[in-house]
Amino acid sequence: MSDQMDLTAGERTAYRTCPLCEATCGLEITIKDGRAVHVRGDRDDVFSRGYLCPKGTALADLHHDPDRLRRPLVKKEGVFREVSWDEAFAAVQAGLMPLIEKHGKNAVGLYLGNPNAHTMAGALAVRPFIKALGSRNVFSASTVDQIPKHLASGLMFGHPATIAVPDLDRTDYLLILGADPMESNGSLATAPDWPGRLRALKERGGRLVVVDPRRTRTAGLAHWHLAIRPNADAFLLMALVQVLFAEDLARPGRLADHALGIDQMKELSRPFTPEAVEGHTGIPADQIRTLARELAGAPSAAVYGRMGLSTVGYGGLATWLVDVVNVLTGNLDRPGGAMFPTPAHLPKKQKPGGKGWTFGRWASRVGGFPEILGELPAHTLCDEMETPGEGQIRALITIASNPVIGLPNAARVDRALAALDFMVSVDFYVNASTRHAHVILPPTGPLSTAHYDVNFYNMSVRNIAHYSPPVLPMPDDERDKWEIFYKLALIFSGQGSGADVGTLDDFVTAVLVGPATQKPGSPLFGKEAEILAELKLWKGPDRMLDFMLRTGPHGDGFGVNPDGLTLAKLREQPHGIDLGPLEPRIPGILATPSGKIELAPEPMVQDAGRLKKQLGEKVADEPLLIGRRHLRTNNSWMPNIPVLVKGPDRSVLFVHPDDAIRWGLTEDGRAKVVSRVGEVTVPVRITDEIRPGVVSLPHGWGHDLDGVQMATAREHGGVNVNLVTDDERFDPLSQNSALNGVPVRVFPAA
Ligand SMILES: Nc1nc2c(c(=O)[nH]1)N[C@H]1C(S)=C(S)[C@@H](COP(=O)(O)OP(=O)(O)OC[C@H]3O[C@@H](n4cnc5c(=O)[nH]c(N)nc54)[C@H](O)[C@@H]3O)O[C@H]1N2
Ligand SMILES: Nc1nc2c(c(=O)[nH]1)N[C@H]1C(S)=C(S)[C@@H](COP(=O)(O)OP(=O)(O)OC[C@H]3O[C@@H](n4cnc5c(=O)[nH]c(N)nc54)[C@H](O)[C@@H]3O)O[C@H]1N2
Ligand code: SF4
Ligand SMILES: [Mo]
Repeated sequence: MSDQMDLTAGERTAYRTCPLCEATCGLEITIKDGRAVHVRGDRDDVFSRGYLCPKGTALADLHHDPDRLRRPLVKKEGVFREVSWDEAFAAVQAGLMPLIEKHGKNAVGLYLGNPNAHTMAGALAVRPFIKALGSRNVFSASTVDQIPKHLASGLMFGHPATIAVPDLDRTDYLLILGADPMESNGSLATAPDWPGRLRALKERGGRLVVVDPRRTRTAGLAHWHLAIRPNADAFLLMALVQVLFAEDLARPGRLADHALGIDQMKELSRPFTPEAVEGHTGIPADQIRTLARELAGAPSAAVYGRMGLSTVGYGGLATWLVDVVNVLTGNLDRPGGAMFPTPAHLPKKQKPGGKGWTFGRWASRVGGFPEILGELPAHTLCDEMETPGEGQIRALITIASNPVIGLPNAARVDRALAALDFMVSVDFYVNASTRHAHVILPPTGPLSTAHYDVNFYNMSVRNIAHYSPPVLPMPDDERDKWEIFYKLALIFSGQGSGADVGTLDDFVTAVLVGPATQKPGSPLFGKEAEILAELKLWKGPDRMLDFMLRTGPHGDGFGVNPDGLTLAKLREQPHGIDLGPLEPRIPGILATPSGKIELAPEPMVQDAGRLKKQLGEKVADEPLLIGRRHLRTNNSWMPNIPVLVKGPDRSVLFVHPDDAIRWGLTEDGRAKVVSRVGEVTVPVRITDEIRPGVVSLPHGWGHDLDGVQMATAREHGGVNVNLVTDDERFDPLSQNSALNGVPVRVFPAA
């Protein structure tokens, strides 16, 4: 840390990237007497240039939050007590190993939450633990979020992490569907300062079009807002494809040589004329035609879709069609279009072709739902916990997650967690979910751990590398997340809670390095011992990252390219390194067996049959519930920070004025929202920013439950929207939960 210390006047300044969302802003943090006293945007950060949102400044409040757990908790007679780490790990072993011995490995389930993906340990050090656990009952927030994108990318490009992102800073035309980056700061498209970047797009003469049932702040910035009916984007995108072919506007350009299935798309889209989809989308046919023509005519254009596309009943189709349109307009993999990043820590694939990617290698026990990325869909987690028989989940480990607030049919999740034989949570709050745990293992606070955005630099609109060492030293009696994961790995591999984490770290490193040094012809050939010795400088995820950076496209190759990148060199750049704009990667990046883009993968073609069937059906006119995000939230877990919850209540229902009259609702009144699974009563806000027939309620609220130990969050409890979202509503193609477009009934509440 000495490279960042400024000891003048007893204060020092430290720099780090904010880990809270995908935007990766650089923070400048003032440290006084061991406390972070001030946070501002780092003006010298190569990517964010001083931008930050209110959550960035709250990172210090989070670190110093008195409710944030510092020591492990074990529940005795229903009450949590602080214990030593040895005692806590022994309790995990005593609670889980007998269940595994008696009922087998699948008896312990795992649920990984969103912040896990935002930590180095979560990205790099969780594997050994999952492997040792050996359970098929692995679930994550991916199936209430972005699994459709992995599915589409895996099938089209051959790898589920080969994700095309809009070339935000160079595009002439940006079509955003179902994303609200003015509030979310962007997702699956890492870019700090979306507000500034969108304004820059307009200033350079570019056009911004937003498709969203609500006139969000992002839509408010757009030249054109199309207020679509929920879950109708697959119809709209199919119609765009239809128009591109019908009007001879499909111009894949050089991609024609690298794509299979172009003619098949022409056939598939044929019935989806703008007129045929008009009723489903609520968008007039002539506007759909105009949109297709604009996209085809723009010098460069990028189509980008997010939550509103993926968390609906046609999430898989809609997400896939985004890149189909990018290909057909010739915009995939060209500057200003949708491009693939080249992160510094991943090898740069040079030749097209590979093994491809599959899913459905096994199925869930109760519902027979397919595995995707080694995970089962979250919509069936309760089925697996509640249904007796061999393979039933009797104990659950949650990591950085709050399923009682984040998953559909939350009341059922709450009951199922309460009924478990044992529950272990790796988390630093006693929240709505972890209150059911028998053991809570809190990782050290966010300022005491190192950071590098392993996942997000692979979805970044520029190629960036930024490593942040811990800002504050980790107290001796705290544990970094990777140490917790490795301890759990040791327990589940039978070595016991007393075994040494360092030995496992060496083993994991050897497994990583070994194969790379055994390929004849590789510059690393025969250098295993030498490389392992050099890596001894670091521990845990740092060590893996050093190896990845050094063998990556800019790396020093352990001496092959002496001026190249190493972790030691990256650490010397507290504001990060800018490795330039995105560059074309096709064909080298394609890993499908054909070595081509598979424009019309079989599972998509099949599911398009479902869409076609609905094309001829009548459009139901029941109210549909959608979600919403706010700049000052982060899913369920930042409402304990006073500056983030001050101001008017945000857990309120948005209702269109016409609907308010129809349903008898008033501005200061309350509404009862009822669905198949439950009901909530919420304050009403009447606003014409929402489409008629659609109501919106944000997620992440509902903290006022017995046992929750988050004082501020309890005061600002709010209503848990997932008490009405339905676990039986999901996309059968991608298995993603349909959190948006939930049919509800709305009544005035007494
Ligand atoms: N402030 C803040 N930032 C966050 C988060 C947060 O909770 N708060 N969460 C983070 C996470 S985990 C994620 S995944 C990202 C999500 O990032 P985004 O996807 O950008 O965020 P959302 O606000 O969910 O945007 C979804 C939009 O889709 C619209 N929508 C709903 N249904 C439909 C539909 O059927 N069709 C169309 N076209 N639109 C629809 C909604 O009105 C909403 O505006 O945000 C991340 N950033
Ligand atoms: N209705 C509806 N439901 C939704 C959504 C929606 O739009 N609408 N969005 C969905 C989406 S996109 C997502 S990603 C999920 C998010 O839902 P979850 O994945 O459950 O995540 P959070 O609610 O953010 O809860 C995160 C937990 O992680 C803990 N935590 C934070 N940092 C760390 C860390 O470094 N280590 C550990 N071990 N713990 C940490 C926090 O204390 C908190 O308890 O919600 C989903 N649910
Ligand atoms: S935009 Fe995201 S990364 Fe940037 S300060 Fe806010 S929460 Fe942190
Ligand atoms: Mo998410």
